Amino acid sequence: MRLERLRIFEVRLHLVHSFQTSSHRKSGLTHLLVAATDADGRTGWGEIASPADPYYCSETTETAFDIAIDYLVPRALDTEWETPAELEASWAKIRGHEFAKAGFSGAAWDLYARTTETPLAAALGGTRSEVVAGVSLGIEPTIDDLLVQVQHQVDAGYRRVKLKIAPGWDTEPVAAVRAAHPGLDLHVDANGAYPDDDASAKVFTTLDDAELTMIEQPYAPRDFVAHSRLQSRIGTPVCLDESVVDVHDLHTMIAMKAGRVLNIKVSRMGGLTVAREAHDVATDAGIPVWCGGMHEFGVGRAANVAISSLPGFTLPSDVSGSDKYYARDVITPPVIAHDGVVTVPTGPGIGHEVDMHWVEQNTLRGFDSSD
Ligand code: OSB
Ligand code: MG
Repeated sequence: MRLERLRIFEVRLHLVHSFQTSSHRKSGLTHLLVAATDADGRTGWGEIASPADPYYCSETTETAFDIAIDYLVPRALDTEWETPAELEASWAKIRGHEFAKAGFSGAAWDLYARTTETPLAAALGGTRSEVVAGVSLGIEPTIDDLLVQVQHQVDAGYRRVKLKIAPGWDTEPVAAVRAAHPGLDLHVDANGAYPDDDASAKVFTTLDDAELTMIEQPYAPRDFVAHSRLQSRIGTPVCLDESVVDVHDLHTMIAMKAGRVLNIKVSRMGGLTVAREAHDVATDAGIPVWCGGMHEFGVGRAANVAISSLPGFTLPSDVSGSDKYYARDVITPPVIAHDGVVTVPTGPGIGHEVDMHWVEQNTLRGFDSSD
């Protein structure tokens, strides 16, 4: 098949509760929705969930928009393809820009699954009918505020909670949450905020006693050596997120024993095809995986649910219900979690419809290859 038309919609959603990581606080997010339409007028949707600023990765909403229009759109329109992997091959020469690529990959996969009247999860090789979801909680002004947030999510039925940590906000809040919730599946995520020094090593040795499921991305993304050294010294599994943007990084992680768990983010790895390959490689190496999130709107969130249905995703994924972050999602119905579990949709493609009327009315900036 060949794409006839590509559209990009820049949409902003406000967060119901502002989110602070080791780098900054956000009260709303601007993502790019990609609509890929074929000759029969069928449309597949993908999401570019790049953060606005280059703190999580080097991409920004602006770079993603530019790369999409200057490089991805012309290649995607110019390529004859049957499988999403064949379309993705058209941009293989473009280095980096994984978030931008992931949006186009998602649109291709949704369209492909709709064309074959298959749910996206099944098209990817998923085997689960439901996915266990965890929630990710940002840094709060006080430990009491954090305890309120944790209680709120536990009451909502979530069984796994991840806490963002940063130097100065680590052992104390974790100890307080652990004391209040002794049996909770708890893990921490540092987003690479710790320097590789003795003070950091002391923090992670202390956290080793908190019975955490994992410590995610303690050190800088490129520093596989520091992660390997830490993993050899603590019993808690180290999980890599930012370090692994492609399958080569995953091979490095495995060869260097730089972690025992992998966070697969569809956005970070350039799309669903690479995410699935990473799942296969990790599973062969005995590394359990889970799906991380970038506060995706419904389009990206639904793709995350679909990939989480693959057999190697044995740990809870960051695919909480839309309502944890947004009062109103861009899809209908929104992604819903009941008792911390999301049912994998059985309809074609991502299994949700984009609310086109709302999206068009709320587009801050658009692009249409037909104009
Ligand atoms: O490291 O997992 C992360 C959000 C923005 C940047 C980095 C991360 C996150 C999250 C989001 O933790 C979790 C979610 O989407 O539910
Ligand atoms: Mg992370």
